[in-house]
Amino acid sequence: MNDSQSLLPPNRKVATALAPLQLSGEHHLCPGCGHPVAWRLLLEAISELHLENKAIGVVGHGCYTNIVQLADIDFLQCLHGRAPAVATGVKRVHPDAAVFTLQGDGDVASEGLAEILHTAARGERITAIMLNNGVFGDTGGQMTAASVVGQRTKTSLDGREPEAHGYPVPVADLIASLPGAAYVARGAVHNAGSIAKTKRYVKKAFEIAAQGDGFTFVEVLTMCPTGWFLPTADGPDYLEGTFEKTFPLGVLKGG
Ligand SMILES: Cc1ncc(C[n+]2csc(CCOP(=O)(O)OP(=O)(O)O)c2C)c(N)n1
Ligand code: SF4
Ligand SMILES: [Mg+2]
Repeated sequence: MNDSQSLLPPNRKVATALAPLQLSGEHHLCPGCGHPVAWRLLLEAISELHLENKAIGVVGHGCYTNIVQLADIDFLQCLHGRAPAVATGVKRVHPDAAVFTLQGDGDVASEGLAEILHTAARGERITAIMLNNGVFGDTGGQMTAASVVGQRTKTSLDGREPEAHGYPVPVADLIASLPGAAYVARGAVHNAGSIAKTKRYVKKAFEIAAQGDGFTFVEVLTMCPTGWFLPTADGPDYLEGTFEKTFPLGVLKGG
């Protein structure tokens, strides 16, 4: 029995149990938000790989950043979009650490595209994770470079139109094209099968980075029913019917 299981009172549902390395189940994210599911699989992956004493996370700014208060892992928070650059420094100073970044699509695709592409091109042996919900969730649901065509956001109320707003940037595909990238995958958290696969992708990314083979990247499609103007329960279907069409799931490189 591990620590999280021992915290369970009798007859409590498994879904309410804390993940390994999770200090609290309290957070301010909206009902139906996909980020906490991604946090959970990340913490499970780190625990199953026994990296809890080697993991150092670097985060930017967004709804996902709340993980730093809930997880028993060392984190640094840095300027919006700059996590891959900061993680580069951390990894070079601590070459044996399992250095990872956790960023949103606004952080990566809109504000920090140069940082992640250069970090991948340099082949830095870190694991970068992007939680892609297609909006700047934390600031109210504005369009990002990863919003999909037709998506309603606070700044594209009639839906994203290519003529006015351009097309979404497929960050994972760009990274996969770079020789410095050793492993690239795209998962999602809208159903049990996708969650299980995404955890495998994250574990693989940590393993390949530890082998020293190069930069590793996992994009995770997550639900933001608030930013998508949807009832909470409709998030998973919208992700599958809309996001997954633009950003197909699977391993793009390596593994
Ligand atoms: C340089 C800078 N620009 C803008 C902001 C405002 N800001 C804080 S969080 C955020 C949204 C982040 O969106 P995303 O990375 O997609 O994460 P999400 O909230 O969707 O999880 C923005 C724009 C900031 N903190 N710093
Ligand atoms: S605004 Fe979106 S990303 Fe932020 S907590 Fe709410 S559902 Fe999650
Ligand atoms: Mg976002």
